[in-house]
Amino acid sequence: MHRHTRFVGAVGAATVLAALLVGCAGGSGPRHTDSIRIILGHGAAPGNPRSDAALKFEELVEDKSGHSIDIQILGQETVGSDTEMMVSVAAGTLDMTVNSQGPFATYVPEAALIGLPFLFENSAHAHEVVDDPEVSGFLAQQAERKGFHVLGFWDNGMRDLTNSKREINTPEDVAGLKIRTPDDTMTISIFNQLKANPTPMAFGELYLALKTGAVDGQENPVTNIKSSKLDEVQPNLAVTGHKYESNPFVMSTSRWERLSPEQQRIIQEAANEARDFQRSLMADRSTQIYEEFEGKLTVTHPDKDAFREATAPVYEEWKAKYPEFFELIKADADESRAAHAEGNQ
Ligand code: TK8
Repeated sequence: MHRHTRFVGAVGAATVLAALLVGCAGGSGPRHTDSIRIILGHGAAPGNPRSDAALKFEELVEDKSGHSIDIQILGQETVGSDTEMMVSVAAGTLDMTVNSQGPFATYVPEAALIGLPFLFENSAHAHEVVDDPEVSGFLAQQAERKGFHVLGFWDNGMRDLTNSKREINTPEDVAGLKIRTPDDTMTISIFNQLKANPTPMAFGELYLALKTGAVDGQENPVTNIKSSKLDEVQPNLAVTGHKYESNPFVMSTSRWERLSPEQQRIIQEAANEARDFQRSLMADRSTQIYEEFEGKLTVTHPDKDAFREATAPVYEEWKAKYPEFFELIKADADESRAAHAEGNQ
């Protein structure tokens, strides 16, 4: 009896294994005996530019590889929060993630400086600096040592502030508000300077926390506010544009190294094209969403200089922590500022 059970067990395991192997060879196109599956996790909601560009990446990789590489996307935090997905990719239990700047900065602390308050006029300005090989090269090199192969930096946009308590016109209006932040030390520094009560929390918990009043407000680009319906529970939007964030697209280094040079080329090429697509979706949709929110929420346009002044000590704090990278990114941003001074949101 005992032996029989063991035998059935072994058959069962073999069946599961066979099913998995067939699954690996699956996907939407013709089957390849040598096809591989790569799982991509992200935290964005359907309809978000990040979610749509992840689908684009899947399509591009599958086309370019003749369906010999099958990308499986698990979005909206179904395989964990941004922070948890970074842990999984570092451990090699998740292949890749288009993640967020704060959780990435847990491994590469200098990346947080991309989010220095008012460093960039707009996303186009930020892209120029983030794409500078000196900046992205440094970050990628640091990431590699922590087990992440960087495939590029997507756009999480300029961030604005929403809350349920009051209209925000001056930095003083922010004081005392309980503001949810991502797991990002830079955002915490900024909201400490504004004398708010910054409360880090996973993005997936945010809607309910806002709805129940566990926190008063939050900060995100309007694309995320819209796709996660935060405008349903936040009547006030202040177009502060207080910081920019990228979405680091990373792959587990051990997984990357197991790919052939040809597979690596396909993935990098698709990642670049998907990044450009994602950035253009961000630009187009942001404009539309601002228009929609103007008619729906109480929208204020606070004086940026007052906010810039109130958050200036953040520069000193982070310059002291990472002097070399601070100088690099600051000089770069200053150099390309003039070209982008127009066309601010
Ligand atoms: C969703 C989040 C979001 C980020 C945040 O994945 O946590 O506020 O801005 O994009 O990553």
